[in-house]
Amino acid sequence: MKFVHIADVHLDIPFTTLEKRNLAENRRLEQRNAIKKVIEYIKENNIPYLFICGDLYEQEYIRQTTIDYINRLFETIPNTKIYIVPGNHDPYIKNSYYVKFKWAPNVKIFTSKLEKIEEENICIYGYGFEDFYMKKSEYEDITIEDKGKINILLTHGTLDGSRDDASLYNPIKKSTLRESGFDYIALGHIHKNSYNDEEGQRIVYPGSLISLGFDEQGSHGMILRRN
Ligand SMILES: [Mn+2]
Repeated sequence: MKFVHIADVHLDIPFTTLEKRNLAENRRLEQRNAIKKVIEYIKENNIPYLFICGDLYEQEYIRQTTIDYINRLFETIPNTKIYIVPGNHDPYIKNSYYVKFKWAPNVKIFTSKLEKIEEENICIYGYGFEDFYMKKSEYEDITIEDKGKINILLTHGTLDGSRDDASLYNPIKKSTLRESGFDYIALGHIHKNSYNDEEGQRIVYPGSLISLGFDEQGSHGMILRRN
């Protein structure tokens, strides 16, 4: 099965360091361009699923024009199912675009209530932020019903966090995930990409789609699964 997994796009982030040199707006256009390239790849290669694992935009700064822009992109891939889990920068709150905007019909937005979507050969479980913090979630109680299918979990959170604030951002334990039986855990939140593969279970942070600061060196982009 094929899918594309991205996270932490942070559309319309202020880029305060660049603002002093009048370069912030350029970089915001590069953010738009990066997501456009992802959508074009999906369209050219008929990828059936796109997973966006939180922090798609900045709740405080996002502009209506940017939402219109990405929704128009989503409309260009009507055969691709787009699953979005809200993160701590784009929580599912009352005045958010997730709640008040009419998204393209191929877009599904998860809430903090764990939900399962059954497809032909895969099951997709997802939950996200409903506030700027999430100390607890239901992920420990998930039981996979159909092990014959590919089971995927989408969320935004902190895997085995060690920093003091880790417990505020949906703390998740690798050991609990291992018992859960998911095949692929699609995460967002950590801006550096990382890939963990143990006994066939993959836990993946794609990292931020493009670098969002001088502290985000190294490679950035999307994750593609082809088989
Ligand atoms: Mn983020």
